[in-house]
Amino acid sequence: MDNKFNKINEAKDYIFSKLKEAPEIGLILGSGLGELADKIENEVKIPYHEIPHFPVSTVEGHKGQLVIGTLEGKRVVAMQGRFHYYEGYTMSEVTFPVYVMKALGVKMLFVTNACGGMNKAFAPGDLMIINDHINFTGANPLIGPNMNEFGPRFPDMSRAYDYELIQLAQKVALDKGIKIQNGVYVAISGPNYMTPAELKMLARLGADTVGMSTVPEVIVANHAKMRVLGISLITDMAIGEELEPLTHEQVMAVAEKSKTKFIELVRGILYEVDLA
Ligand code: R1P
Repeated sequence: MDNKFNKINEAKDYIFSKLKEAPEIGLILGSGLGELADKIENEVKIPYHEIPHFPVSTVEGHKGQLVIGTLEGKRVVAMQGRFHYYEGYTMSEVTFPVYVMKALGVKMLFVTNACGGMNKAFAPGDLMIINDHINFTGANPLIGPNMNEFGPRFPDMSRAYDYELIQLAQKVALDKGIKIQNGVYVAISGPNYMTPAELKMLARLGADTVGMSTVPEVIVANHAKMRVLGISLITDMAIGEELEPLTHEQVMAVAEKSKTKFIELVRGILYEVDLA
């Protein structure tokens, strides 16, 4: 495990060598939501392939670079493109950047995604604050020797999503007149979308949305004692009884249409968030 710790530090040192100031908040941008990183000012862009030990993005809608700079007065590091288990990476590789962010000094992580809505009260284009999650990927990024430098062997998950950040996100949405849902996100491995029978099962388990990301990153962020905010954009309805065929192009098209309010919400939260 020393080896992984060394790799994290090598990646961190490389990124630091390009920066004047350390970032405070990490942003992981979901499918079709990468445009938020284009709003970052005084930015330094680092393609993933330049960073020692970083994986590279292989999914459409995930550009594959870090954008580090200032947004709404906060020093941020954004992942314009994330890694997914179904791309063939191990869970350790999928979540490697989260530990690198922590090593850079990031205390707070905003994770975002495009997902399917299973709650019948939701509609495509809705934004949802993630209150809690279910790890249904069949894997866990913390399996293996524990990195004691970051956190304990058995991390607590009773408050995986920071309550104060949830409250702030709801307040900002209300102030800006942005409709917001709240709920549970279940992560599956993908890459195929779910069958009707699988969706009926996941809904019975208590999930409101379903996707193929986010949960591994949130587990690692909690291990490393980062405060987490999760925001989902519902791009399609994933209700077993009423399921329509779905393509990634449709997911991207809905993300494209809804990105303006997503960007407005995240910028509003960044503006108001207290880092103390
Ligand atoms: C499927 O359309 C892809 O979109 C979502 C799913 O997880 C999957 O990768 O991407 P993000 O979760 O990265 O937003």
